[in-house]
Amino acid sequence: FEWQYLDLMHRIWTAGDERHDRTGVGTRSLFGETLRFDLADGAMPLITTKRVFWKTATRELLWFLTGETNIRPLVQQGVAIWTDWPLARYRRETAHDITKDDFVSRIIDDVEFARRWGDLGPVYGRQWVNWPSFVATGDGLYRKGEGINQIAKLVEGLRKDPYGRRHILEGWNVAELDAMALPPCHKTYQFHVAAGRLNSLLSQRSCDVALGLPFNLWSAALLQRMIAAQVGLKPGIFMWVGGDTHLYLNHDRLVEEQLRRQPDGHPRLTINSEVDDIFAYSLQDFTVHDYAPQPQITAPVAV
Ligand code: THF
Repeated sequence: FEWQYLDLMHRIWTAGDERHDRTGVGTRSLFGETLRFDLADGAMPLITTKRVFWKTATRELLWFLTGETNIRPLVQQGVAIWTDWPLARYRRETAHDITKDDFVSRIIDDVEFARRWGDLGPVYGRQWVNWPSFVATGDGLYRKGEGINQIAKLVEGLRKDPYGRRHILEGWNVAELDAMALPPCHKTYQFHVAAGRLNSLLSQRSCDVALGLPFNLWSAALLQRMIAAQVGLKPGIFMWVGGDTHLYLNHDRLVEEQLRRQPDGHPRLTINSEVDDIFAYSLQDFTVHDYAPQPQITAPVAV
């Protein structure tokens, strides 16, 4: 599997279309790429040619499942991957030249500050478990209904109608895109049951192959494993489809170093089988075996 990732990286770097992007950094990009991975026997798409912080990615996924959109619970756990967007907004709107460390300290120490500056808007967590709904009142008006828990519905739907073709988790809430710090990148998940196995297809509109994709692959496969466990199925194929699939030009050192390396080993994941609620998982319920990655390669994230 990992050769697919490295091959994708290589093809983007050597043949990608070079363009200016929203962040101003510049990328090379290919459109419409796919990756395919079989999750049988505990296998996970966890990259070994650099260290991937799977616990960080897992904390992020569990944070999505709580419905939270404020970075405070993440930074309290030492997770910094979403801090740059609120930080940039704070600097822009207040013209204060605060350091990242000071910003993080204030988010942790000051609830009011966190409430004012730590929220990303109605991003994944909100849409996944509390998609706002509106109910027709019959006189041409709508009143606000209860939020829709897509995750709970997904699990219920897979239990009741495994062969359904509507097992969808959607992040792309068109009406709320403007209120989000970033519109969802991993935007649509579809699940499918065949031969006692749960397959999934993730459609990602935009993909930072060097920094984001290793996280995205891990998280999507983990979500698939958690759902499979909850509905009594074995995990099957995980398929990934990328729209604008790119490498940032300032990730050159990472790309060149990683392409010199060779995948090594087959990491596996075991999940505590006693958890009987998709919302009740915690980090301790996940154990990774046989993961001996090569050293981390750092690179700056484009904001
Ligand atoms: N924006 C961009 N430009 N790239 C992304 O990958 C990305 N995301 C999320 C939202 N916007 C994005 C944020 N997720 C890292 C990893 C995931 C992120 C953001 C940043 C990162 O810097 N990883 C480093 C350090 C990890 C750590 O701090 O522990 C790494 O080496 O992996 C993709 O969904």
